[in-house]
Amino acid sequence: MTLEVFARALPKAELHLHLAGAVKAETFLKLARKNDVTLPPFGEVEELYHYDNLFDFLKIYDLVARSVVSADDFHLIAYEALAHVANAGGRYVEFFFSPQVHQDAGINYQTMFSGILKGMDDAEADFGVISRLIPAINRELTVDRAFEFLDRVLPFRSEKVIGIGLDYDEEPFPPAQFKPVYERAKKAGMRLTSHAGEGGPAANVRDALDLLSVERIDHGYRVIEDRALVRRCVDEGVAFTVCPSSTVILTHWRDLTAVDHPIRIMFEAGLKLVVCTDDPPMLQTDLAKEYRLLAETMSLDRRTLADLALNSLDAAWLDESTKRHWR
Ligand code: ES4
Ligand code: ZN
Repeated sequence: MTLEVFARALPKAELHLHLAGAVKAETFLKLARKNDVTLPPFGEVEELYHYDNLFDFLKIYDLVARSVVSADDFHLIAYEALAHVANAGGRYVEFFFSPQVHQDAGINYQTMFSGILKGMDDAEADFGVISRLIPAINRELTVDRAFEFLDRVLPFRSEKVIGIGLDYDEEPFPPAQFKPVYERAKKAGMRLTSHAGEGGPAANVRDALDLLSVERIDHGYRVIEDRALVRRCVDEGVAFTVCPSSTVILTHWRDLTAVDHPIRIMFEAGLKLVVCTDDPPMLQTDLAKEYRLLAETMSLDRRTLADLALNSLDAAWLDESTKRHWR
């Protein structure tokens, strides 16, 4: 069996995927034309997804999000995103979406949630892929807006809408200020995760753990700058959702074979890593490719890939009895 076939067949959970980042370029083009969203100049449709830093990426990400208008549009992108994960051997998905960018385009929350939740149901029926939704706060907006986000999102909390995240550009917008927002979400029964330690320093990882009480860290690469924090995260079994292609395209860690690539250092330090995609079509990848890339660039054997897949189940927000059934 080739590595490609093995990586695809391996049952995996995807825990770090942004819905608007999981829209195929063709679907983006179709929705943008239907909904009168002006696109930047491009030749081939794939050129819409050319960028080499987070800032330029997020501009296109917002444009994709603004192309999604009706409940049927939300249904389509959720369904296609989950089909794409299922095709890469993903059996269970916890995925983010960014309600505030849609809100600012005039879309109401009922439209967003009804379309996405129906897409999740239909993908489960058609592909057997089980999914849960994590609305995520745009940290570039204000803390007031984050509280407003909770006002709008918490009424939709359910078996399917299970937690909150914190994303967009971390470096100028550290996690600490969102402490009261996270406290309120936790009291309301939401599970908690946050992007931290990608653009920002190791202290942001510590603050996400200690101030926001997150149960996982999204990316977290700069944790390696603080050895004591690494040791603590190993001891506590903190899971990090790491996204190899995302580092290559959106950060300055562009060489996965480098001895100082943070994912390699995190792996060698014994941190619990969960391999994820971030934004699969926007980063020209899928979940199987991310596993294969790590195996090839870090010389991991198949047993190790299987262990990484088990990490993804471990770190999933599923109850223990469901996990036992899976293993
Ligand atoms: C994102 Cl910080 C970041 N990285 C990748 N995709 C994203 N979507 C929203 N924020
Ligand atoms: Zn992300």
